[in-house]
Amino acid sequence: MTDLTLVYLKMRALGEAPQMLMHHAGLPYTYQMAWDHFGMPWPEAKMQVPFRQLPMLVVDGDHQIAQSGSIMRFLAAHIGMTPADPVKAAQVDSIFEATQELFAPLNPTINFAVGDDFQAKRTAILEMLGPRMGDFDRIIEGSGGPFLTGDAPNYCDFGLFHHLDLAHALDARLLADRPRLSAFMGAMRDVTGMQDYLQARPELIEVGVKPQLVIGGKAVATGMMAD
Ligand SMILES: N[C@@H](CCC(=O)N[C@@H](CS)C(=O)NCC(=O)O)C(=O)O
Repeated sequence: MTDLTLVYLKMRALGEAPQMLMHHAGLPYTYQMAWDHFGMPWPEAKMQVPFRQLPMLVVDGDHQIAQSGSIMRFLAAHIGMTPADPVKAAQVDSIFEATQELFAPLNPTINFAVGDDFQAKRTAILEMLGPRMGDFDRIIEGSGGPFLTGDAPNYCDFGLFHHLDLAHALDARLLADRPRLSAFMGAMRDVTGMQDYLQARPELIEVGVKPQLVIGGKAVATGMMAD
């Protein structure tokens, strides 16, 4: 059994898809905030991480995997999800990479922006999301759905689910006119392990006003420092 520890910060962002995938695959893992993992504040620990940013997956205690995309590809390979055909593998990965492009400015805005800054970013992000959602809609149509590559989820689906789920904090009716993407979200929620994760993860509250995560019953500010 491989020992897996995901190290991240107080935010709902690049740590989501790896956790969804691990829950889906039934892979036990430990989630640690950076300051708990390193035993020091994050700014002091940064140099111990390959690219000074998180998430990082620690495998069997001493192998550090940085970069969220690399973490997802490792997990997919580890659970036998990566297609054996290199062309199919590259196609799945290209879709995953396109989902990764949704990270900024969407994730930082939802986790951190407030007031007028939040409102301005909200407008810009929703405009940007329109054509991007159109791309994923067409991909699902081409695959026959309900997932991006057909009738079973691959790691790219967990990436898309996370970003679209997060974007609902900008507009609860985000997918009202997109039945295929709505069906995709529903199908993802029904995937093995997803409900367990979605119900257990910290709730993100007061987006755009005073973003906080509810961890262990306590609302704490999103961020990179311990409380
Ligand atoms: N390309 C990286 C980006 C990672 C990244 O932007 N991490 C942010 C949090 S989402 C971070 O570590 N921020 C803290 C810092 O830079 O000190 C990845 O995909 O993992």
